[in-house]
Amino acid sequence: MSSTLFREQKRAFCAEEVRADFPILDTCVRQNKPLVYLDNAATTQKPTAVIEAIDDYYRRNNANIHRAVHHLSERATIAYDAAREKVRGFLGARSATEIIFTRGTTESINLVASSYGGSTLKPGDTILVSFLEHHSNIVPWQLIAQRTGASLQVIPMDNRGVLDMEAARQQLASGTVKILAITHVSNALGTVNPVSDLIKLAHQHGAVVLVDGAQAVQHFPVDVSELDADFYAFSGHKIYGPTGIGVLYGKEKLLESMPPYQGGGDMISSVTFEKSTWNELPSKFEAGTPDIAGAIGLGAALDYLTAFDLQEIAAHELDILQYCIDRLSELPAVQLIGNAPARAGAVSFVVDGVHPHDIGTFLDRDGVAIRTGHHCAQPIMDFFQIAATARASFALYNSRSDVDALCESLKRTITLFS
Ligand code: 7TS
Repeated sequence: MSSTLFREQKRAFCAEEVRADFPILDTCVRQNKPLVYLDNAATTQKPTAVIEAIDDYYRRNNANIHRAVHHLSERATIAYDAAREKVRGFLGARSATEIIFTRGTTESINLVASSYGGSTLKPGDTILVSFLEHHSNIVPWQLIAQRTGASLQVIPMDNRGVLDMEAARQQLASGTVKILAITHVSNALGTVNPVSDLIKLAHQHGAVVLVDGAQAVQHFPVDVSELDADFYAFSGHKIYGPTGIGVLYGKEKLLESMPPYQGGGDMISSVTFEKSTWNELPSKFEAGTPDIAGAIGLGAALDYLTAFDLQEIAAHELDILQYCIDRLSELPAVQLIGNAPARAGAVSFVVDGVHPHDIGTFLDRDGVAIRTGHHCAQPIMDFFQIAATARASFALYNSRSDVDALCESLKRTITLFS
């Protein structure tokens, strides 16, 4: 029988309809201006389904997990474990033991740098990152390089914001690279990196690969098994879930070989003053009471998102991104920063004679929320010899009319400063 018969019925995607799922989008800001939210790379808004899942957890199920035999603890534990299984399915991981809940991408990367890097790196080894990294995929590696004597190398990029794959090939071929830590999508420029090719290359030369998926998983389907990523990190709050919860996927073999990152309750099998032994995965990496409500909220966010065909969302967001690029390109004072052929989620720009901070402030008066600054990606700013950009970033509930509002407000701002 055809497998399509059993395919889940997906919810038809309609951006205007979807807006109604996010109560905050009805908010008016400043002098009663309808909110135009284009700061989704910083954090996304939350659908009612997520808000209710958290509310329901605290109203009806709140207890600590993995600790007691009482009814509520059992319910909380079941809900927490179910959230982990949802993440497993979402990422295409083979086993739920490969899914570690963390506080976010930053903590996931620090965990791998400290535990895997700390236990394997030695002087002469190289950690390879790219020019397109967020600070949280640079600084943890600098810290561990200092501790272990390893050194940090950077894959260069061109002025479109595209990585130099030939340079990456040569860097990996040197044989000293033990870890490649690479962002899937640049938060500052929106460049989508060819992570699948980089993973294959890295593996050919014996390097382990961590992919920072903070700006990827909310925009297009990601399958860690297909990618053959060794580690994959993302944050709940950038994918319609709550803050304070994130994910580290790691191949079981690697996670098994790694020492704990933090010590405390729940991560041990036995403790004496002489010696402690570790719990099984994933608990070995989840010391202390985790963000139970956060995990449940993230599970609800993934349920919400996967009710749609993710390809439809990707196509919708690409349409808005391209529309935004086209509209901004019509404004002579605007200079787009980055021009990669493969992009997702965000567009950065500067305006002749107007500081990005002023752009952000004046857009805000019109209710348009964007981010301005270095976007925790100072090397990218240095590359383009600018201090900051203005950045519009998109989510599934945005539409072309949000881009129109951005451009109208931007035109007024430019006129004001000219
Ligand atoms: N990696 C990338 C690519 C990111 O964009 C961010 C956050 C992080 C890691 C860190 O995520 P966290 O949830 O642990 O903080 N990026 C942004 C941004 O672009 N604007 O605000 C935060």
